[in-house]
Amino acid sequence: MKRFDLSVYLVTDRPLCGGRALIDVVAEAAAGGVTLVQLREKEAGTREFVELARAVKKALAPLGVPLLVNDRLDVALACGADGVHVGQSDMHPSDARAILGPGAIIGLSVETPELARAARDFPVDYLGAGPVFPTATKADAAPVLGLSGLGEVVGLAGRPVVGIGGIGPANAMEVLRAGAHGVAVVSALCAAFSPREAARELLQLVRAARGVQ
Ligand code: TZP
Ligand code: MG
Repeated sequence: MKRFDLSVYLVTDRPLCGGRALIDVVAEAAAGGVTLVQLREKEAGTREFVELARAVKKALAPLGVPLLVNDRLDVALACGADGVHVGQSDMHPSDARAILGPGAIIGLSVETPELARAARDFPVDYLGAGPVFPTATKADAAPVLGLSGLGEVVGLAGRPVVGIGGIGPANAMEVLRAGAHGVAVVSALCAAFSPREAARELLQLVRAARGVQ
């Protein structure tokens, strides 16, 4: 059975981890309550990417936290990941679904409400919408959606939506109140002094926004 929880979704960025090993940052964040992890590697060679993905999968498995791989289906298959996250210019979600099968978790990035509408019939499990707020993490980020744009995406999505871009403890609750099912964060966890404490705080805020203690 395919089960995933978008509440606190860690998207990785090795340079933002500073001198720390990515695997340690991911393990700390997962111990703090991260509910889903996406391994996003822009520089790694394929062999290094697979080895890293295997190590991350191994660290997350005992905690029951699923691992998705950004863009690379080959890496996802090689490491036994739970699925992939694709962008608008990556492999089409229909092709990804045909390759990975019905049990895989597949997410798609949408930068506008129009793209959310266009994705209605795509075989994806969730949409990642953003950037919701300004962010320095993604150099080629699209214009900011804002909370109102995020709300529009949620209304058109027909499936769960996670907000991404410029999200941290100061604005996580607003993202949930706009209708998102969770917050996807890069710097708020990868660059945190304590990824464990940062994850714990985000999870508390997400639960509080839902009215769950
Ligand atoms: N996609 C849209 S914004 C973004 C990605 C990968 C980066 C978000 O990074 P941060 O540090 O959480 O603002
Ligand atoms: Mg991509």
